[in-house]
Amino acid sequence: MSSLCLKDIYANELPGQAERLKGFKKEYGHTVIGQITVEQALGGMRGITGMVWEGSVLDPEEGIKFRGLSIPEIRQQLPRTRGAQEPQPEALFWLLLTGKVPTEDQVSMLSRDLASRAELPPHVEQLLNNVPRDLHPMAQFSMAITALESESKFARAYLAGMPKSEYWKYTYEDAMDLLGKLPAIAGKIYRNVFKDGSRIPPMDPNADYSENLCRALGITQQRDDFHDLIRLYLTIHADHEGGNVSAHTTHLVGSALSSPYLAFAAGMNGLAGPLHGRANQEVLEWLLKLRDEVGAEHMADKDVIRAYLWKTLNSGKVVPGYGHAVLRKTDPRYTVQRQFAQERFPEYDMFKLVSTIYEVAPEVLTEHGKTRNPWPNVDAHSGILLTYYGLDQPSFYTVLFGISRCFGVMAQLITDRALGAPIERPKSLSTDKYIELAKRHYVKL
Ligand code: HAX
Repeated sequence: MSSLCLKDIYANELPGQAERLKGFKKEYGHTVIGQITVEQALGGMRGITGMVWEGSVLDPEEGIKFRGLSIPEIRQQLPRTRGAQEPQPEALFWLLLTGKVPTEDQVSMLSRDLASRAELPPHVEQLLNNVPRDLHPMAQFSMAITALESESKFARAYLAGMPKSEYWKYTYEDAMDLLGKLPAIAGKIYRNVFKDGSRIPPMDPNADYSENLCRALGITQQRDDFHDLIRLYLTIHADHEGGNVSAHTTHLVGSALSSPYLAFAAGMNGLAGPLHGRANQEVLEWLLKLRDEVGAEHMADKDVIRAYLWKTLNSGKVVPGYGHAVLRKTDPRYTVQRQFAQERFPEYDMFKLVSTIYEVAPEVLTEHGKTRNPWPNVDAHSGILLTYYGLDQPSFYTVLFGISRCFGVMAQLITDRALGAPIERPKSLSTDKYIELAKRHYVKL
């Protein structure tokens, strides 16, 4: 067994990676790999290939692959430690950063390392104790992460004049500290906003990351199953290539050499948007409203659900949890959550409701004729799984998504700094200039 920690293993592999990138740039730097239409430039840069993201690639039909492994493969191949039945986000982090599946011992070492970094500085606790209780949990989450800037080893070393070759090492330390502290931040917010504000018990060095997060939240219902749900949840939400709002924002802000804390807080402000991470909150609220309006006894009636979907669409709203900028099939992250529920609580009425919507919504959205993808995404399912175990406060859901996303974006930020990624600076034009350019290149079809 190798006793090298993740940082040492990464350091050993770095020269090879840097050499490969240098050689690739030298030989292929001038090669044309695509072209851009006016529609893409005006349409949120959809489908424009121009970012580097090592950890995962999203295929429109097959869904996410983490270093080439699909979600079912991740579920099979990542080792389980400390009683886990589902893959662990710290194991995925190892895979994202190194491209290799870790051993059980390596994952245990990482879990212990993260647990040892959990303590919050007093000013962050005070900040969270002083904000209004009704401030959205994501705003609190983002503020607490920003306030952790005081702990940034990267910012301190930068000020002291560290050479570029050292950037990644301090980024790694900040990333690990940040990941280690997120369960305590989440627990503090959850207890303050929804419970009695009680203190968080210390992290257990023998528990894994997800179990420690559950302890921090203080949710003890059906413990082992809930720990496994959180393991699965944190693993599947971690990374979805680089162009989504939270990943892209973290990467962009990080490219200016802001500390990992500031870069991640920026990403979390993007995750908080209803078209992105907050969709998980919107879905559960929408489901609860549906139940109230149609009555629990009609929730299995497809005609009733169909009518409710049309009511949502006709009022000019989106159906939350459906559609995707890249995916064109059911999100495998949805499918795996569905399997989790089918295996454990197939008779739960809210699970049955989500299943009925799955049978009806794609057809309604197709008939509606706007969305390019009428299939469910990850957010269509997650809320009812959490609710089943007693985590039934939808405004907290995006915080959990945020913790998970940290694993993906930090793996990339370390890589960016290790390989000397440049400051990001795409070119923009005014509409007038686009019109001018388009007229010059116009070809009648
Ligand atoms: N319900 C109704 N209309 C929808 C829709 C839905 N679920 N999904 C897309 N559309 C509409 C769009 O609003 C757009 O309408 P306009 O032309 O009037 O602007 C049209 O269909 C074309 O959109 P698209 O090309 O299919 O999708 P986009 O890439 O523009 O947007 C979104 C992708 C995910 C933002 C979109 O599908 C949506 O709003 N879905 C509902 C919200 C949601 O579930 N978000 C979470 C996505 C996953 C994620 O990031 N999680 O964090």
